[in-house]
Amino acid sequence: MSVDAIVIGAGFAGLYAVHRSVQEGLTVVGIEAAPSVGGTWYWNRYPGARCDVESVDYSYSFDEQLQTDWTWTERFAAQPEILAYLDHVADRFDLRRHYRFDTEVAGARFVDGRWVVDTSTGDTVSGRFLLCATGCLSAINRPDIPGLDGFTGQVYYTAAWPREDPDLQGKRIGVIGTGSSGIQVVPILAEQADSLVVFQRSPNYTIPMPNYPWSDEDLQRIREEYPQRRKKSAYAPAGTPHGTYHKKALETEAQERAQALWARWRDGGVLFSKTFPDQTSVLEANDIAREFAEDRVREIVKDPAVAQDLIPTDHPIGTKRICTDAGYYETFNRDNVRLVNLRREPIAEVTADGVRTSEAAYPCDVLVFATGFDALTGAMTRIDPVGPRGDRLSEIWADGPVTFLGLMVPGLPNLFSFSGPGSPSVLANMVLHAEVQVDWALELMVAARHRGLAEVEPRHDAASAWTAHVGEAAARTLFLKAQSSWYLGANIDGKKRVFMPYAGGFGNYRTKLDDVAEQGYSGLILTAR
Ligand code: N01
Repeated sequence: MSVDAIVIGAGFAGLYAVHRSVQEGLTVVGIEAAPSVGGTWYWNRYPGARCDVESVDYSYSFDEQLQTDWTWTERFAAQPEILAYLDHVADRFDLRRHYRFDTEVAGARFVDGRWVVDTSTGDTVSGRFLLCATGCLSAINRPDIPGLDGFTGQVYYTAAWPREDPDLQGKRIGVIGTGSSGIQVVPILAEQADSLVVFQRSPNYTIPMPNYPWSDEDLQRIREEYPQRRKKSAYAPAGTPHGTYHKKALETEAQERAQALWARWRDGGVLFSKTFPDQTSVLEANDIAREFAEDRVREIVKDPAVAQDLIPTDHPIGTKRICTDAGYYETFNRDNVRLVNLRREPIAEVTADGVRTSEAAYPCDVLVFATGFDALTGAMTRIDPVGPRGDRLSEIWADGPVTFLGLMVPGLPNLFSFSGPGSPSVLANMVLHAEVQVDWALELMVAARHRGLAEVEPRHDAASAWTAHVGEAAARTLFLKAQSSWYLGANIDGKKRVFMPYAGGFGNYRTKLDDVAEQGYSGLILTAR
């Protein structure tokens, strides 16, 4: 099969890329490993999965009527509702017919001006452009723990949770991993389990997420304010309409500071990590917010030793992805829940009937791995596209990802990678981010058609300059103080430690994309047919 555009993935970015391609009159085929659409929200269907960006912002803005017709029921949407939304979008815009589901990409190479993509079904598809909407948190990290194969109980991964929810009532459950996924699933499993052991290698900061159903008045107000809300988000630092407190922490009196922190704490969620404008760049300012959050943990958790174990000691607050929860800390006050600090007693092995650490054996019927992802680069390096001169992505990125604008890679013409390294990605509202990146790619593809261009590829110097800029932007923040973060690839053995997302702000990033397009795509080699 031969088309203009091949889109890998049917999540937010992939669906929109297919839709935009069709709108531009291009022939398109989508390839998706899952049996249906949804991407992240198809796979991560573990109990408690919920988005930490407000539903009315974490939704497409490209179609006014879609926005008007769809009604979000809660402030923070749960996974089933987001999946239902993406199903609705796929049906509404008739996108499914372009997809091959249950199909994995086995490899991709650029031959004679076209991307040739091999698939797990044995078919090959060729396209002028390859649009990789492969997700930034999709390549699952499955730790290789000795003995795991011999475990006789059930094993689940939060990132590949079964479609039929397993019955875990009355089971002895062990959860490994305490990032956003582990922190969301733990309170729910604790209610079902006979006993729950939480195996924690690194604690994370988590902020309660006060969720509530939108009332009719809320929805009416949101509808009226939508244009304004979207406008505010369009060039905002994180792609949402929310900002920081109007004064820096270090220029605010203690009492006023506490009031601002309480207000953010009660409002809940990720925004706490940006309460003050200087919080992510000045350690002293960060300390103020960090100490406030740590005091809350000590207030909630009754056993002071457990509280202490739950408080991170290795990074300023918000420099690893801050988590959001519904009753996580309270869970450790339950009689059936136990926290095991793997820094003190590392896992020695998984046995037939549980987990054995250096200190004790913990019998389990069920093990739940919430152990994260080979983030940002993993989905792409597992495909490992090969360019016309034999350049392989895994080699180009061996010392850290090199990109032009977090969208293109030197040596790989006509390839776009969405939501990946070198773009704000995980630091921004992913839906708006996907729209902006896909629009940019499609506009370039259309320009290529009009100008009779066969290939568009970033210059090496332009990609090096952008990659250096990504590093400089990170260096101006406190992010690099969190050396154990997946933002730096630290969770994956052997992965080069480089801060991967662009920390210069979504608005600045978008302005840069606009500028490059307006300047006739400076930084790209444009090869005529
Ligand atoms: O993954 P993680 P996640 N033995 O990498 C531990 C988004 N998200 O799926 O930190 C023992 O954060 C690991 O320990 P350590 C969000 O962007 C959003 O939870 O490496 N433990 C860590 O505790 C988020 O940041 C939402 O020491 C092992 C955990 O597993 C991102 O996805 C919800 C281990 C992995 O945490 C990823 O979150 C969910 C081992 N061998 C996810 N290997 C919302 O919107 C790893 N760990 C709310």
